[in-house]
Amino acid sequence: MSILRVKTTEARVGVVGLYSAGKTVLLTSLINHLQDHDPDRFPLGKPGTQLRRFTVHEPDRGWDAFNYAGHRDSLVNYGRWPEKTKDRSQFVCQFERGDWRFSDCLLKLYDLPGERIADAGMLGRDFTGWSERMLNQFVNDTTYRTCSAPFLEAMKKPGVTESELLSTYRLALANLILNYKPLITPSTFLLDLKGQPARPAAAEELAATRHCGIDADTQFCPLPAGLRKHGTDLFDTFSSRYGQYVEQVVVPTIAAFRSCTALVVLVDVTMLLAGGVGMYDDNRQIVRDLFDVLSPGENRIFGPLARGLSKVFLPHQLRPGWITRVAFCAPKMDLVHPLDRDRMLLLMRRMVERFAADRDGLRYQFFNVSSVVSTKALPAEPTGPRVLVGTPLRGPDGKKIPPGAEQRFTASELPDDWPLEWPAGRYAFPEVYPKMPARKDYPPDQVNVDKLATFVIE
Ligand SMILES: Nc1nc2c(ncn2[C@@H]2O[C@H](COP(=O)(O)OP(=O)(O)OP(=O)(O)O)[C@@H](O)[C@H]2O)c(=O)[nH]1
Ligand SMILES: [Mg+2]
Repeated sequence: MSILRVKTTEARVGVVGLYSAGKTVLLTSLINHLQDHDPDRFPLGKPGTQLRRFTVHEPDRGWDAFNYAGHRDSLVNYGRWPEKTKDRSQFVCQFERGDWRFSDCLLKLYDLPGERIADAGMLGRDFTGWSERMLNQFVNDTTYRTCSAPFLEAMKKPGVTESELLSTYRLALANLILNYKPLITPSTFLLDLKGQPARPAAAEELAATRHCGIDADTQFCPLPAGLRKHGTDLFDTFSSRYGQYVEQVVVPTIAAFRSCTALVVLVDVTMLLAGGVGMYDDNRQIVRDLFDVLSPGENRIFGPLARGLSKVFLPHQLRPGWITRVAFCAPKMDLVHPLDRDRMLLLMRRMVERFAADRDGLRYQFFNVSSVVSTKALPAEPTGPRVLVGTPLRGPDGKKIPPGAEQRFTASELPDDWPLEWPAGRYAFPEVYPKMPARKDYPPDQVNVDKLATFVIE
């Protein structure tokens, strides 16, 4: 640190969003642009701001390091997107910014597997509270009711056994996955603690091979009021397994995000349009749950004054932290035609703005972002087809294919507002291979990641 820079400002930025939303790619592109900074390609803060003395630090105790080198290597040297995230991780770096005269920046970035955010509703609820909430959803929502019919039947059966309940609950979760419903909890059913994701298979096979709990011996499922009797084997066992799950899986992954200073909430509008109204509903519910448990906004006890003072007087590790900024971010903008990109922003805004607007003292903004621009758009008439050019990642049968030549493909036109109902598959935004510059030390083309970074690194 230069002698003028008498303090360090710590920014802790957590990135949340459903699986495959683009969290890891966003972080990889951001880190690349900070490390190999070029003010013309990545304007941060005041115009012309230079970054200096970028250094990487070890993550905090108890955290795995975000595998930046590995993710960038797969993009640059193998032309592949980074692997899906298996566990939570952290990236810590420090740098000086030309527009901060007296302080340098210690930046901590947090990544997690998207599956885990479906468990957010467990935080602050005991087993009874969680059971009530889940069953409410299972009974009142048509898709849930249909998917979980055998489970709802089993619950009513006199003398139902633990294994009947668990196997029918697993079948319900499997059906939900196959109906593009991302609210799968316990999330270990989708991604277990060894990092094994559920593979595409028939519902019965998924139900037979996956677990709803930490492992095969600690499974649990919601119980109806009639079965929630203290002192009974079933209730006491499930209650204790639930507690263990929350402590071991949910608290370390989700509650850790509470001490962030800023949150990036990815809302993949392309995935929600492609996945149908059920996916939209679940994602909205998950964002609501996250806001409930992470409670972003100015802390009522300390308030903005104490926060300002603590920034000046306390060493950075002792400063209280809470989320005061939320960046809502619609990723993969390059999969949407330029004619529709304002609509992408508007759709995200219509979906989630209310959660942020209800919070006192929270600053929030909306961004549509391309972390790694991988398509080009051909000109189109306002009502004509949206043609993009890129290297297709999947063949006509939906299976992954090796990278070949660039091709033209059509992406869906975006609606002005979310329809009242739409099936999976009505909208399509074909995936492409990443386009990385041949020069190895050159960060990828991005759009608005710089603006997002300016907002969250304060
Ligand atoms: N075209 C395009 N595709 C992107 C971009 N960012 C992400 N993707 C696509 O989205 C996929 C998922 O991105 P990830 O960053 O791995 O998603 P994630 O949110 O980390 O997902 P989990 O690790 O499963 O939670 C990638 O494999 C790409 O296919 C982008 O900027 N442009
Ligand atoms: Mg990831």
